[in-house]
Amino acid sequence: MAINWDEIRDQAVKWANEAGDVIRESFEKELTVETKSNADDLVTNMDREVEEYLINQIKETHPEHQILGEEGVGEEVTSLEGTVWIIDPIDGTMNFVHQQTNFAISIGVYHEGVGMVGVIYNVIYDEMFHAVKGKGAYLNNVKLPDLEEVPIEKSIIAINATWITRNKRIDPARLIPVVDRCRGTRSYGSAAIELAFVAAGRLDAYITMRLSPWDFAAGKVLIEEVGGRVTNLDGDPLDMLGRNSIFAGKADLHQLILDEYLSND
Ligand code: 2AM
Ligand code: CA
Repeated sequence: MAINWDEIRDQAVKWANEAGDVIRESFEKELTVETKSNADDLVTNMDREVEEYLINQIKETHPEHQILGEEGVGEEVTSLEGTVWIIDPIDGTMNFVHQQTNFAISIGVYHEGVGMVGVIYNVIYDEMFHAVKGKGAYLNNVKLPDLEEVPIEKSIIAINATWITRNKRIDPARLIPVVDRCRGTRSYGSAAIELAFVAAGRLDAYITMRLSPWDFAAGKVLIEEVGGRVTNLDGDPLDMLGRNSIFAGKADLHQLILDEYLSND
């Protein structure tokens, strides 16, 4: 039987809303903050609690689906066969801890490796970005228009200052001319929000060096629904089971930056 993706979208939106309530209520309680891979890689009791909440909802409704979540509450996922939910309970944990804003819940649903549903909930702003493949992207109940091209000189590009200074992943000399030429740069500290903002035309592109599938799975679906592109920095398709550099943007701007600044030939 064909899967009803609209229904899956409705479920993802509902659970993201409910998870948002859980997070908002948590502001009254004490938060436990721990570090993961390094001193700046934060995780809280809420990251785990919200992931568990989402996984329980998904499992109860779709016991046959796989779930790939950042905090590893679910089982290990090693293939994209069948239907896979790729979820980040709190994207932008550092913002959550330090600012209590600018974090999001990200839910992508992939089928045989193809992004079918993308939901990003910008919790504090109560902005629900959602899309079903082939049916357009929405912000709350308003359809997002197809992205309008912009010359690089008038573009706003999301990029973290990390990548414009000495770092392990990219020679900053490659990105400095892009920063020089565009109109302005922004950094929100949540990849999901940055991708949702590209889909909404608030940002013209987003460049970052190392994200995991739960950071970009939903955003990729949203952006492709409005005619944008999401690849790695070489312009290649993303590996949905591993870490990737990410370059998202309006199609022509994406091509221009690839050709003039990122391609090695
Ligand atoms: P997270 O908050 O879910 O970990 C911060 O610039 C963005 O990069 C966030 O979306 C953050 O997601 C993501 N990110 C991915 N890997 C990270 C890491 N090792 N440390 C900090 N942020 C990371
Ligand atoms: Ca997270």
